[in-house]
Amino acid sequence: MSLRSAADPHYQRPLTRLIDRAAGPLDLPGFEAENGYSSLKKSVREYTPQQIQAIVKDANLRGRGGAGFPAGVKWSLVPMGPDAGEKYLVCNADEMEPGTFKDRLLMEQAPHQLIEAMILVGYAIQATRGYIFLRGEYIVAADRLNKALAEARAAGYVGKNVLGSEWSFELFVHTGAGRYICGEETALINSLEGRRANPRAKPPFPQIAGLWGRPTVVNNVETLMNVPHIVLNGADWFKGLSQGKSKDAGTKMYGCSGRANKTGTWELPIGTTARELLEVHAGGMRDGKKLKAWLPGGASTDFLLPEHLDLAMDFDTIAKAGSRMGTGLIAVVAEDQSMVSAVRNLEEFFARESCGWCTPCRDGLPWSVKILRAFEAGQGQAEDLDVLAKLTKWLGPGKTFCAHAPGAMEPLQSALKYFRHEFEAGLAKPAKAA
Ligand code: L3W
Repeated sequence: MSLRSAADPHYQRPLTRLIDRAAGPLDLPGFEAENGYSSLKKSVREYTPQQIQAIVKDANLRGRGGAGFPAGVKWSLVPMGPDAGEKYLVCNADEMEPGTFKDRLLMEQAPHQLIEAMILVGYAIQATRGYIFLRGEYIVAADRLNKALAEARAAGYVGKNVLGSEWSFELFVHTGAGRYICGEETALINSLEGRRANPRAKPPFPQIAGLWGRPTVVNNVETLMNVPHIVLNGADWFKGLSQGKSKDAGTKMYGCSGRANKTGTWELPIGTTARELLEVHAGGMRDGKKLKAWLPGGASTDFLLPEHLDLAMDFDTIAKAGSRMGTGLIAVVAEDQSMVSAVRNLEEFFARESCGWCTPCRDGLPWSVKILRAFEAGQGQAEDLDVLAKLTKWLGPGKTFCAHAPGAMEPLQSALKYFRHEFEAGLAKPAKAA
C-alpha cells in the first residue's frame, strides 16, 4: 500500500510521512514513487481552480505561520477570471521566530512536497509566478529546494503550459538576507521587490495589492504543504486528522525547546495538549526540574503556566487562555530560571530586529531592554515597574505600524502578570545609613 493512501495509518501524519524513514525521497523519482505530484496532476486535469479553493475552504485549513487565518478564505479574495492579469503566490519560508524550526525540517527532508504544493496552490489562484522566500541561513533547504525545482521544471510540472494545460507558472527560490521582520508578509513583499523590509499598511491586503501592486497570496510552508493531501483525500479526511482533539482540522507541526530532555518537532493531531508535547514527546523537563512557565508558539506570545498544560493546543483554546498558539512550538522555562532574564533575552531580540520605521517600536523596545537589564542586575527602580507596564500598552495592538512590537510585548505583559514578584526582587536595595 502506498504511503500516500489515506487508508494507511501512517497517513495520519501526511506532512512527515516520508521523513522519518531511513532516507526520505529527496529526488523526483523517489517522490513520484510515493505518489508525489499525483495531487497536482489530479488538480490540473480534474478540478477547476475554484473547485480546489472550495475543497480547501471546506477543509478549514487555517494558516500555520502563527495567525490561523483560513487559507481558503484568503485565496477567495484574489481576483479571478481571464482579465485578472499578473498574480503571485509567495511562500513565507523566512522561519525566524525564536524556538521555531518546523518548516526547516519539512523543507530539508521533503523539498518536493513544497514544490508540488506551490504549483498546486498557484493553479488554485491562477498565479503567474511563485516565490519561495527562504530564510537566508537555511542553506541546506535552499540547495534541496533548488534541486527539486530544477527536476520539477525538467519534468514539465513548472514553466510554460504546466502538464500540457493552458496555464503557465514560473517558480523561484529567493533567499532572504536575515531579518526577522521579513516574516511579516508586507515587509517580505517589500524585500522581494528589492526595497527595505519595512511593513506596509494593511488594508489593502496583499490578496488585492501585494507584490509590485498585484494580487498576491502569502502562505506559510506548513500551510501550503497540507494542500496536496487535502485535494487528494478530501476535506472530511483532513477534518478527521484532529481525532476529535479540536474543532480545528488536520495535524500540526508541534515542538518543544528550552530546558526539556528531547527538544524537537513532531507532527501530531491538532489539539494535542502541551502536556503531551512536554512529557511524552520531549521526555519531560531536564534534570528533574519543575516547569515554571511556557510560551505556546514562538517568542511573540504570552507566557502560560503549568496549570495550562492540559489545554488543547489550538488557535481558539490558547487564545481563550490569554495567549496565542502562534507557531505551536512551545518553549519551556524551568523553576530555577529567571523570568526577568528570559524576558530581557526576548526583548533584546525584538529590539534588534525592529525595522525602526515607527517610533514606539524603534524607541520603546530598547527602552524596555534597558529597564529589564537594570532589574536583572538588582538595580531596578520602583517607577520603572510602572514604565514597563505602560510600555506594554504604548507598544500594544493598534499603536504601531505592524504586529512586531505588540508581539514583543506579549511575553513581557504576561511575565509581569504572573511573576511580578521576580521583578520586585530586582529592585535596588535602599542604601544603608552610614
Ligand atoms: C484579508 C482580512 N486577509 C488577516 C490575512 C493577512 C495574513 C493573515 C494573517 O502575523 C502572526 C503574528 C506573529 N482580509 C484579513 C486578511 N488577513 N485579516 O491573514 O494576518 P494577521 O494580521 O492576523 O497576522 P500576521 O501579521 O500575518 C502572523 C505570529 O504570527 N508569530 C510569528 C510567527 C513567525 C513565523 C516564522 O518565523 N516562520 O511563523 C507567532 O506567534 O507574531 O502575530 O496573510 O493578510 N480582513
